[in-house]
Amino acid sequence: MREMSVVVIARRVGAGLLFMLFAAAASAQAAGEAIEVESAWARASAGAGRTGVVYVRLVNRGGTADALLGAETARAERAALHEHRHEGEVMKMRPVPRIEIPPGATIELKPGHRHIMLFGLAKPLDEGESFVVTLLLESAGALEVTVQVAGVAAMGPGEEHKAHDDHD
Ligand SMILES: [Cu+2]
Repeated sequence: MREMSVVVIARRVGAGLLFMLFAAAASAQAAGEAIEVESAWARASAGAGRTGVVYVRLVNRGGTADALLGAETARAERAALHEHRHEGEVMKMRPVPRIEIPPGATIELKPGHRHIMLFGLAKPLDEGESFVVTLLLESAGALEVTVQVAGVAAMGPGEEHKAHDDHD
């Protein structure tokens, strides 16, 4: 039921906005080294549900601010940045247009907070597999990351050591 309301909200944002975000990211392909991806993981999708959730931890090693504007992946029809908000006793998700990454900052998307929502999964995200997500950054441009799929209720990547090894 919660998922349904999210879809309705996201549809209101519309394809036009997404296109603008992609265009902005594509026109700003410079200084791609400044943003480092420390971890990228997803929860296994639930049953026949066609939504998924991706979490990343990003570090801005450059001297200028950047921002995460969106994401895309071949595994889903659409991806959106979301945040959780308490409204009374109800936890709701809503789209956010951007996530700021100030110089020197570490930004962590994690369960219960901000995340990348995937809509229209072509097939389930299975625990143990991995897939590619392209992060769209305002300054750094398009950044491809490999996302490891953890358990359906995982609170962390669970394979952090492996993720770190991949960087070296
Ligand atoms: Cu969401």
